Amino acid sequence: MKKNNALKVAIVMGSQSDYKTMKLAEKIFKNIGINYETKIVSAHRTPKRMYDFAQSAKKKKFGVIIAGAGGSAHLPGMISALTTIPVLGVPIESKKLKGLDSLLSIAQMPKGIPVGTLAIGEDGAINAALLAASIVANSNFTVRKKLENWRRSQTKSVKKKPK
Ligand code: RP5
Repeated sequence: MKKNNALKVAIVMGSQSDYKTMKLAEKIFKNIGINYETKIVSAHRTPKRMYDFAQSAKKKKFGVIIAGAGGSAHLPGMISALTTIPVLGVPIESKKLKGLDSLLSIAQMPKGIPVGTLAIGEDGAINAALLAASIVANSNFTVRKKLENWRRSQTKSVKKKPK
């Protein structure tokens, strides 16, 4: 992989409390060998940080942005409104509504500004990373091969008989 030209992935989240979920995306990127940066960026608590992050994302060579948020989860949609880089939203499992609020806030974007929405919680964080890897793999042969290996070892890990 040509490290300097390779597209990176940004992982952002609304709060420190989201990190226990979002760090599973980091684990996938370490495994597949994708460069990433992780930040806390809150749409409502740090709106200027969010604006600056989204405005500078293209210059920083981010090819995909993964945004995790919980509750009234407007972070992925707000970032998508500020950039044309694909945004993948991870609905964080909230305490009161088990993440249904997060899911609907992220998935129900009105037409014009898309957010690719994954499942609630840990499955969503893992799949967001795998989907980001697929997007990066379109223009990066090394990542494509590593992603294919990851899929192969997942297949191998499924036992034929239950114990
Ligand atoms: C959202 O509010 C965050 O994404 C988080 O999921 C939720 C709760 O945040 P904390 O009160 O735990 O900081 O902005």
